[in-house]
Amino acid sequence: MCVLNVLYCRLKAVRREPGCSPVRDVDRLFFSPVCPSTMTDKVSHLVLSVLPQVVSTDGVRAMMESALTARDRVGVQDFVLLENFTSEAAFIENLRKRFKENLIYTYIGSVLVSVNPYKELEIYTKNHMERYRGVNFYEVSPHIYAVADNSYRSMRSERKDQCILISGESGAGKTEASKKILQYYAVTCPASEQVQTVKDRLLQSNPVLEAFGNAKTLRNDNSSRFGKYMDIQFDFKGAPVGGHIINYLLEKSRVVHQNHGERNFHIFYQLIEGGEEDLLRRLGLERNPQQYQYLVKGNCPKVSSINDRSDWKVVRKALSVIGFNEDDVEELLNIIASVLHLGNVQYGGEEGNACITSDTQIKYLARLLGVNGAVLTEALTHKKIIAKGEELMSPLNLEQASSARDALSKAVYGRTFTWLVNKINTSLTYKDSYKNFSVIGLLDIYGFEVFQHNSFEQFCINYCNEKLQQLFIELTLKSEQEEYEAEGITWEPVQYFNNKIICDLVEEKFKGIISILDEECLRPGDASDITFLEKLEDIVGGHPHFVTHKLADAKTRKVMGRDEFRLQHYAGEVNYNVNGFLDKNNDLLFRNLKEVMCMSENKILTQCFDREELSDKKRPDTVTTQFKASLAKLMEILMSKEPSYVRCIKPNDSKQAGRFDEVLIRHQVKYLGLMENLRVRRAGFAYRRRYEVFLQRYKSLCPDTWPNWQGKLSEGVAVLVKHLGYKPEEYKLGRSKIFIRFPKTLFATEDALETRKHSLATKLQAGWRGYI
Ligand code: AOV
Ligand code: MG
Repeated sequence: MCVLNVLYCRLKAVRREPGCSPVRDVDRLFFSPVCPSTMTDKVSHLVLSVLPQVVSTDGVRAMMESALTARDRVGVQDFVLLENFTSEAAFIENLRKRFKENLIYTYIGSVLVSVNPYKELEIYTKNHMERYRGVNFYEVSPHIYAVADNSYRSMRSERKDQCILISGESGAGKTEASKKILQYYAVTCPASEQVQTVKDRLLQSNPVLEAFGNAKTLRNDNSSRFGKYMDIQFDFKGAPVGGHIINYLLEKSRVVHQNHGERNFHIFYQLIEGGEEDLLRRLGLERNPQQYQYLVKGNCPKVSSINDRSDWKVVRKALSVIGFNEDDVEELLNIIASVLHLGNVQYGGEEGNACITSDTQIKYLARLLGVNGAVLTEALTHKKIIAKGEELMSPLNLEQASSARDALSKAVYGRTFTWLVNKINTSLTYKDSYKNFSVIGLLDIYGFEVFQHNSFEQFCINYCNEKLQQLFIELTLKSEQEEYEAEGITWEPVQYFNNKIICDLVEEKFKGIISILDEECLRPGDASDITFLEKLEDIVGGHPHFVTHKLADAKTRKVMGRDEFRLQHYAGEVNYNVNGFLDKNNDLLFRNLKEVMCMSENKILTQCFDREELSDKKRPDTVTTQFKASLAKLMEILMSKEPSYVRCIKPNDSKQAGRFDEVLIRHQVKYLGLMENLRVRRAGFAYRRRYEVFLQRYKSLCPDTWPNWQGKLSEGVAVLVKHLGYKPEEYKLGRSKIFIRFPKTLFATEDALETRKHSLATKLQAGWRGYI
């Protein structure tokens, strides 16, 4: 690659001479899908005949040879260039070659495919950022910075809001990619002192949200347990002036339970490992995670890739950059500590009625939560019922009391997380009263996941991934092909799997899984997780993507529990255990616990628990219904913007550098629809322009269209391209647009325009001189 770079740099230097643009020619030949086999001849011819002054002939030949050997070794940087582009084996081989050379990025046209290297690569330095700034996609090697820069330039030049959609399964590198993009903007965009503050806050929101919203899972040591959509707002100068984050469904159940080998949210361990002595004393905490019931379930307090102590320092600093004062931090940590104390509240009791066996925790809780200890104790052991207009306190049994306690912990943590996002949003608010800004949105959600045991949380996460895949299909495969159809362009349709059928199975009104679940949640009487399963069997039992133990064939039955249903997702099959589905979907908190929290003196909690909630007679929407609505809104947001895609691939399941697990990768290439994506891209047209736009831009290149074309636009374009020498196979004329197959055709036209401008400028200058 280094030889190629030398060649490029030299050619580039020459390009700067007026009227000379050999680099584009070389680019075209190197990267054009038309002539990979004749590339050697054409490039050598070009270099030898056009640019003898650049390097000596022998030098060029040597460089060409090494460049081609290098290309053999490192594969092509755009899959579109693969000679055997329909072959999945060739696709995987190209990925492998590049991965081996630490080239983790490859394009399919404008879509970036990224393979997680599981090691730090020297490709994210400031120099790298500079290399991608303001440079065309094809002029530099594929990179996440190129995607970031391209969106930025499109936003500025076309004044259209952008979004970058990052997808891939758990551990594939989505969060890392989104951080790289943010860093790119922070470093390369213009900045004043005020803008610098916004940049710092945007960057520092990451460690804070990761501390509270990420955790170690079996798939990823830093797994996002919430979905995040972040708008970065840019003013007319292109400087980032504000931001806004929308968070999606935090996996709250993790606060009270973790599967074996997993951890609770990072912040708990950071506080215990890194918190200063007197802070821990004030919070009544010991420096030992094993002391806390909520931290021992996964039996995994330490993770080799994580340094909780140093992360604590980073988070503390980030909080102050975002604008948290000492009081805010204190109140926030009081809440985190109180969750740990809640987990240690133990119940005992006679005749089945729960009572709290030790009041040490209650003392801390009363102080940290700012509530009355006795009232809290009663709320943790009783349920308030209203009978015949009278309020009665009914004692809870041990199981009920434990789940009431856990419900409180989840509610406190979950609401605090939302508060945190709101607080960050306040600190990122653009102060300009006209609110005149353009936006680049970054979407980083939790990736598709399958564990041995999958529950309600995986169901929600995987549903969210189905929606995102659906959007990708709609925008890249479906709409692309529909546009050809609408424009009357002859086209051999590319077949692809449309996962809409699975989205419908989950979310359709009345007969989708969510609506069946809601119905069971609202049904009084004997509704249970098992009746939910039975209802599913009744209503969606015949669906091709759904099966249960009862409905399965003998082979599938062997690997399914009686309390499970299986969904055949776009990314693979997952068995979901229905245990807990109703409770988690209801997400109820006993009224008296809410009342206690509404009396809290903790300033954060007073914002989290609003008294109005107590007088609200309407039952709140269930978790899945809220989630479905928020995802529908997200899709609307994303559809209103110009999308770019990053498709992340996980190379192996053991989080190891250098291991390319072909089976695992082939599976991802398949379900991400990358082959179909490539086929549409190859058979399709790289550029399309509305007739008026095309004519307006290039009309000066043809005497018949200059200065104005009076006839039909399509005819004007036909005259123009004929004059430019477009060959019939290079373009097609649709109803309202011209479609151009290869980038090189448009590049040539752009070059012609540049040359014309240059010669005009020279003439003008000469004219001036004569005049003076
Ligand atoms: P995810 O966001 O896609 O999973 P992450 O972005 O957290 O995955 O990546 C997982 C881990 O892979 C990171 O913690 C890094 O160790 C490593 N990694 C990813 N990308 C890179 C990179 N470009 N360079 C070096 N290391 C990388 V999840 O949040 O689980 O769906 O819910
Ligand atoms: Mg993530």
